[in-house]
Amino acid sequence: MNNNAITLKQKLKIHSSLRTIDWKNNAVVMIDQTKLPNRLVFVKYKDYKDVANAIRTLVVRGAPAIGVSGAFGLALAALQSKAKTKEKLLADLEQARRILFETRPTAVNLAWGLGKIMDVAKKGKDIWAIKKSIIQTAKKMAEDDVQTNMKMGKHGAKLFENNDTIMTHCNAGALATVGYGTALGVIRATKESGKKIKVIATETRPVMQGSRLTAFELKHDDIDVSLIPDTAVGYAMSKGLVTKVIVGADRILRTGHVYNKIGTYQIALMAQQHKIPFYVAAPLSTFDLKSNPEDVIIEQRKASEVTTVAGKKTAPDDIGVINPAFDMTPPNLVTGIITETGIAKPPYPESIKKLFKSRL
Ligand code: RUB
Repeated sequence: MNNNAITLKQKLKIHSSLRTIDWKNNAVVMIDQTKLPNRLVFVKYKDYKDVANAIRTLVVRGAPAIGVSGAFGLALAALQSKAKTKEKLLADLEQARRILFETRPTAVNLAWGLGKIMDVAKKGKDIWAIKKSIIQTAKKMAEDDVQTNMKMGKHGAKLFENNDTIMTHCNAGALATVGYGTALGVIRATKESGKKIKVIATETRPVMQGSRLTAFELKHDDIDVSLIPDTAVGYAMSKGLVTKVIVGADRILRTGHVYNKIGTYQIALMAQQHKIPFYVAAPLSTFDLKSNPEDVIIEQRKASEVTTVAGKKTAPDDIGVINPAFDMTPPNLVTGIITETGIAKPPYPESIKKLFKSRL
């Protein structure tokens, strides 16, 4: 996989034109997020199985980013296929879809991205038309993602005031999307609207998306960011250091149940205790209007993420480990959900329905 890694030796800077994921010369190019913040490395894939592996190993992560990665993975699968008939091409694509889908179970955007491409493929009249329309659709999905985030930013910025200190968890930034970000997109838009704001980022153990990615992104955007250990959330809130919270989401149900990075639930509970508004920013592609809470699979990750720090053992051998990647925050703890079509407020079953209607 790393044979085709291109290391940029220039200054470590995420320029606004830089994309987390891109399609170039019939290949997928991604930032390898496992190398940040120390090195900015791009990886290039021509095989959809490498894209599946990149999603599984968090080279690319964040709900919208893996949705678009899945779509580009299918575009590669279409190019790789030697099928001579439409039926055989669809069978090859279905096999690739399954392999890509099985990489991570919680973020619904992956199923959304794959489903959209499969629909386009089924409508194509011959193999050439199918291959062309798959690539076009995947590229459009990447383009739309950035536009969607900017719209979300505009809506969300209205909820934040001058001198707010905003707590965020995990990374819901440009790196979790194709560009601009969801929760960090709202933070960027608030700053762009002229308001002075500060951010408190949790480090987000065990994979450190907060310290490695969020702090990195915000620093490079000249946004005032302070990093705290996950265990200091209660301290920061009880000392009056936080005025609002905003996080992203991997899946939101029609009832307003929010699935996001492990630790989100306890932040929301603590925010309620301290009467701090708790907002979620996510595109409509993150909503799952069909499932109930008992249907959602929470991804369990490997024990070594918890028993080691930077490759060094920090726990005894042969102990039990519980390492869920996500948790569920119930709707009664959520002040508002910011999307590209507007902001949903409780009661969520009605307001979420309205958001989807307003899209039509
Ligand atoms: C990512 C995570 C992020 C959401 C944000 O987890 O939980 O908060 O994906 O998504 P992981 P969005 O790093 O394990 O993929 O950008 O839609 O807000």
